[in-house]
Amino acid sequence: IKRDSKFATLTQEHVKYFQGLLGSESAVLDGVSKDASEDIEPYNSDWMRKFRGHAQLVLRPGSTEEVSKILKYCNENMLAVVPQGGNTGLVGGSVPVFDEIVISMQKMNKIRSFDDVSGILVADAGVILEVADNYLAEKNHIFPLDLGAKGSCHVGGNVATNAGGLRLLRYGSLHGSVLGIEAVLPDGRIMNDLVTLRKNNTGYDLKQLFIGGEGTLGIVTAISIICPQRPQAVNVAYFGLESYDHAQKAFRAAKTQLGEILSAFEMMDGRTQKMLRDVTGRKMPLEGEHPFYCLIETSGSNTDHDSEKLQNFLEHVMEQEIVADGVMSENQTQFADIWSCREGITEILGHWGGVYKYDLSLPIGDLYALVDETRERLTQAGLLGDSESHPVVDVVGYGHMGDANLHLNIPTRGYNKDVEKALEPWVYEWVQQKNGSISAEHGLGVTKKPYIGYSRDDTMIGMMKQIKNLYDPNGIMNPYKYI
Ligand code: FAD
Ligand code: 2HG
Ligand code: ZN
Repeated sequence: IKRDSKFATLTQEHVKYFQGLLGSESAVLDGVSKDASEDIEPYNSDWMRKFRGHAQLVLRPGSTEEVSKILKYCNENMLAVVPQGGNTGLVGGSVPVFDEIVISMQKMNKIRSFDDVSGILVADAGVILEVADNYLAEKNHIFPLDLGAKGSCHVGGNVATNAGGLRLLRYGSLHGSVLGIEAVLPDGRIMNDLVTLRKNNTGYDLKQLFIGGEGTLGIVTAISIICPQRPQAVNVAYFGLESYDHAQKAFRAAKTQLGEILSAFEMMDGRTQKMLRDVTGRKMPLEGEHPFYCLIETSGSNTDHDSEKLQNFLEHVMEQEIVADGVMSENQTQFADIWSCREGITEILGHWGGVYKYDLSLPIGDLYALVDETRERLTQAGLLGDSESHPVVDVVGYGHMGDANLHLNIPTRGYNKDVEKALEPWVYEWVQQKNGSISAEHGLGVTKKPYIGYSRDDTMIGMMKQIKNLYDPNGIMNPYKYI
């Protein structure tokens, strides 16, 4: 892709305007002026170090009014922008493609209000997810979303990507839990829909466009979200299983026997667990190796009741030989240790220099077949083999099995065109044939933009483009991405 010449290039005059508006401390500069000693580089490259932009200016507004003035000015001057939260996105959406101005939300980091009767939290977009959850923990509530990047990602970024995470099975999608949004449109108008109402059927639900909108329609400046009571009894178990079929049986049994206390059902193949062990040198919760593992979490309000249910479940799956081996957390340390066997995977997959990621929704029965077929395909193409001379390290699968969401990952020794050609569009065709989705929870960004047609038809893509053109006629919001 080429830089769109309709966009202006940054001038001293633009910079002066922004410095006047925000103060030089909130405008990180590169090249244009060196008085800000802060490094601009982290804003230009993504979490995977796969994408690198060339922004010369990063703006860090401290209020909704400032965001409004920035966007209005950018829109009038044809300056393209990219909103940035914690920069943990996995589809290259949060960094510039060329010289777009980065608008970082990190200074908008206040909790605005919390009502412990309704459980409704109102927070600035730049509040870090873990900070929000720790705040809620003190009030005996929980943020209805959790994911491995919680220490860095922003609640605004979570909403902008419609992140799914580890407990969607229990708490549902952000499309349901987010009750209100305050957002700034490209022309500077402030959409004030920061309501704290559970029910509100008064016209089109416009905020939904910003949930998963990936910063293409405007900037989310605050959210209101309904947060459940923090469960008092939480347990986690880690199982080794013989096959994917056994994992499906375990899921069926978990739903039947654990019922309303089931709060997560995650699957990890044996290869991911072996990698985790080899790369980190850590001790795994179970001795021996199994082709598959699953992690089951329960959350409830009564320890005795939950323990009894879990005990019955364990006996059942052992007796029926659904699981080969298992362990349950007995304290907070073990709880965290078991969760880290799942949450730590993403990080180690980058160990060899490159990684191809596919975040897919598939019919649950077909979920793992794609991993096997991909491994076979790459082996046959001579890209994967026993020796380290092959570019592909391995083909692994894990994910939110309870939501039929597979994370197919192909770690490689550096990025490689042949590997890419063998994978794309083949993976997307495979998913299309199963009526799956090529993006279950990570979004489109730059990575998936060319492939949206595998999951959406022309009519729907046309409607999306109409919406984009309506609210962002100049196309300044996060260009070159999404659709
Ligand atoms: P960024 O990465 O900064 O931005 C993401 C996108 O949103 C970009 O397009 C950006 O322009 C836009 N954006 C950001 N903030 C705003 C805003 N205020 N207004 C408008 N647009 C905005 N995702 C899942 O769904 N489930 C997981 O389990 C999960 N686990 C992860 C684990 C790890 C270790 C990592 C690194 C990532 C994981 N992710 C997961 C990816 C996930 O999308 C992000 O972690 C998170 O939701 C993005 O938030 P962020 O603040 O980092 O946004
Ligand atoms: C997870 O569930 C994240 O850990 C990341 O969504 C998945 O890296 C991946 O493919
Ligand atoms: Zn995930």
